[in-house]
Order: sequence, then C-alpha cells, then structure tokens
Amino acid sequence: MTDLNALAALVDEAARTGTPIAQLTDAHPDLDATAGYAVQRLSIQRRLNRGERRIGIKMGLTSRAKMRQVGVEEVIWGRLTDAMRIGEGAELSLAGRVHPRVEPEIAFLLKKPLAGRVSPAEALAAVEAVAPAMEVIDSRYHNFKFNLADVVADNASSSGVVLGALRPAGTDIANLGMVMRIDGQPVQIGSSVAILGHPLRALVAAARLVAEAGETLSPGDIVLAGAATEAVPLRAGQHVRTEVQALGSVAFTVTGEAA
Ligand code: OOG
Ligand code: MG
Repeated sequence: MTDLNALAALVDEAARTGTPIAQLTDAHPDLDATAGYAVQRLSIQRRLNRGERRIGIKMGLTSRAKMRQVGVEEVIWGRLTDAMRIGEGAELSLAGRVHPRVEPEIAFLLKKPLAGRVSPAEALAAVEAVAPAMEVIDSRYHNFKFNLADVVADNASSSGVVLGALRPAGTDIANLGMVMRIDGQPVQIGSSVAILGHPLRALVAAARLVAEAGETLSPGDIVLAGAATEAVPLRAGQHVRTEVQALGSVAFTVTGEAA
C-alpha cells in the first residue's frame, strides 16, 4: 500500500524548500486523483500545523488554454493559506520557489457557506464580492511536468495569490476582457468567458468538489475561479499587472531569484 503520509511529506518539503521532485506517479503509477487529493489534504495539514491558516480554495484548469498548456483535461482544486497571500502592489520574492509562473484570475469572496450541488444563482447568493486577481503557480515537479494525480497532490501548483479591490457581487462578470502585462507589455489577453463559459460555473464546481471531499466553503473564504489564459514564467525585476474590464487592476513586483 502507498504511504500517503510519506508522499504528503515529500510534496510539502519540496514546496517549503523550493526543491523540485520527481512526479509521484513515477514511483507510484497507480496513484489516482482520489489518492492525490488525500495527499494534498495531508500536506496542507502539515502547513496548518506550522501555523498557516486556511483562507479559501483555488480552482484550476477551468479554461481550455490552461488545460492545453499543462496537458491535463480535468478541473481541479487546491487549498489556499495565508502564507500564499501577496499584498496588492507589493513585492513577490522568487526565493524558495522553483519555477514560478503567473496567470490572470477572478476571485470570489464568500459571505455564506456553500457546498454540494448548487445552481449558479445559489452560488451567486453566497458571494460577498468579486475582485481581479492573479495567481502565482509553481509546480514542485521537474520541468513543470505532471499528470492529474501528481498536480492534485501538489495542491494544484499553488504558490501565491494577489487580489485587487473588491467589487459588488452583482457586477456582471460573464464576459470581461482580461489583459496581463509584464513591464507594460501585454503577455496574455483573454476574457472571463474562457473560464468554463462563465466564472460563476467555477464557483459551482468548487462547491461540488469540496463537498465530495467532505468539506464546505465558508463565509470569508476566497475562491479563485482559475486562469482565463496560459500562465507566464516570472523573472526578478518584473512588474506584473492584470486589468480586468469593469473590475479594475491588480499588480505586484518581482524580487529575488528562484531556487
Ligand atoms: C495547475 C494549476 C492550474 C489554473 O488557474 O488553471 C491553475 C498548473 O497549471 O500547474 O491554477
Ligand atoms: Mg490558477
């Protein structure tokens, strides 16, 4: 039997030290998504034991562009902790990261619990606010290469999250232009419609998937809807800014060197 605790310690140490590891499925070809989520839960528990606090979840691979970029065709989710938070307009250090990338996102802030099978209207009724956001992802696997079980075990590559100013929950987010710029140059251009046809569907999927794992989304939780475009590698010195039509912009500056 595979020792899921040992695998959790492995991915946790890789993330903590910024040291890349072999795909778990190299040594454990039978590892499936269910086992991957068990490894994720155990590895995040190690962070919570070190004093980190859960702040919400992230959805991943909710757009065709993202699925194509990483070669995994399944919507996934991961857990966010306060240690991943980047202040709006603040500096992000590459230190302790392996090969970080950035991607444009939309975030929901919840005001009510949400779990199980819900309609888009029910999901919207649980939303306190929406915000433009960016996620920094950083696969702990060599060359950013993984399959479904690997990436799920690695907490869906989560590494950092930055939110812009909160907007009213009633803002129409169905089809908003999204432009991500590095040092002023557009590096990704897309639309929120790329996120499952409507970002609210990512929240619907989030409610279903956390319930399958025996969990629930809580008031105060952040839920990232998943990137609308491919992710872009980060380098020290870059200024990264994403503008989302009707929601405004969000930015950070990159310092330091990756591990
Ligand atoms: C997996 C995480 C995907 C997104 O927004 O689609 C993700 C990865 O790309 O490494 O965060
Ligand atoms: Mg993402």
